[in-house]
Amino acid sequence: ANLSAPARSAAREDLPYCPRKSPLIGGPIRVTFPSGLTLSGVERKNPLVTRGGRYRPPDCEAKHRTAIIIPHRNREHHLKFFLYHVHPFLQRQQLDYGIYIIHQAGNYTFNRAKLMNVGFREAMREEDWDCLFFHDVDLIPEDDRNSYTCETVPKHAAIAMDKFGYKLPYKMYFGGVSALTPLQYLRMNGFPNNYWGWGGEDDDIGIRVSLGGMSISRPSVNIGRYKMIKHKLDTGNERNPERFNMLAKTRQTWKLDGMNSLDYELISREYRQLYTNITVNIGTEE
Ligand code: UDH
Ligand code: NGS
Repeated sequence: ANLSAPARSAAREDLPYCPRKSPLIGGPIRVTFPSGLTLSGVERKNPLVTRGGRYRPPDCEAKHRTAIIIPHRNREHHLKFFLYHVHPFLQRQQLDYGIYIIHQAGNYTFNRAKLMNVGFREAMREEDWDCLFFHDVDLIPEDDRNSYTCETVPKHAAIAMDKFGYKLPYKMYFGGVSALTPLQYLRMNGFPNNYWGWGGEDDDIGIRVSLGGMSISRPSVNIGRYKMIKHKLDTGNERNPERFNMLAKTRQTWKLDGMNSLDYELISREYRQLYTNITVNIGTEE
């Protein structure tokens, strides 16, 4: 019963479009991590979220369709807090949205950017999303005005994280949370598939944006604020010693490696109540 794609409810044609600015959004959000929180508790707080982690505003036709893509392994504890905060946050923005968890199977070294490519392909297979948010599971937005919609150029949203003193750590930083339209994503051939382990893949993505002939947009620093759930470097995601050499070659590699060379094995697709869980075998390094 859990295997078929969520059905789109029809008979919504008469609904007016949602207003340009949602009346439901406020300003700064107080981010807390309640002890004893459970996934069923989060479900109860989000009764309008439908199977697969989908939502559409009940009383108006959303102007934007946003998919949230989250690379994941062994972070169930963070995921619970993420869903607790982000579902209501996205609903206040009156978005038509879906949350996809891209789960790397096995114990081989983690590969964040390749999981994002998988998420792009699997999400677009299901729905004509007009914007994709590539999102770390441990980052919680702290301001309602941080709009989860796309711009005319790729957007870097996580510009003010608490761990960096609420400012960019360096000018070219592109990590944490970014947002691209399908066209923008394909124009840069997606993300690299060959960064195994921690570091550098986000810098590579930033370089690909400019090699694709695009600039980067950012929210203002008082709005693009995020709280990071504190943690240590995971086992299985050790620092990638090759990252500096690889970054020096992005100009030569970006057209050869990316969406056009993506290869993986889909293991399962489960429509859980609060998210779609996509488990993949993304292989190992060559
Ligand atoms: N992720 C997982 N499982 C892992 C590793 C990463 O789910 O085992 C995902 C998760 O969505 C996470 C994202 O990949 O938010 C980014 O990985 P990360 O949180 O490890 O990276 P970040 O740079 O934190 O945010 C690293 C903390 C220690 C840095 C030490 C080096 N300075
Ligand atoms: C840079 C890394 C990025 C990383 C950023 C922040 O040095 O991948 O630090 O790291 N680039 C390279 O290693 C080439 S953090 O402080 O979050 O651990 O995102």
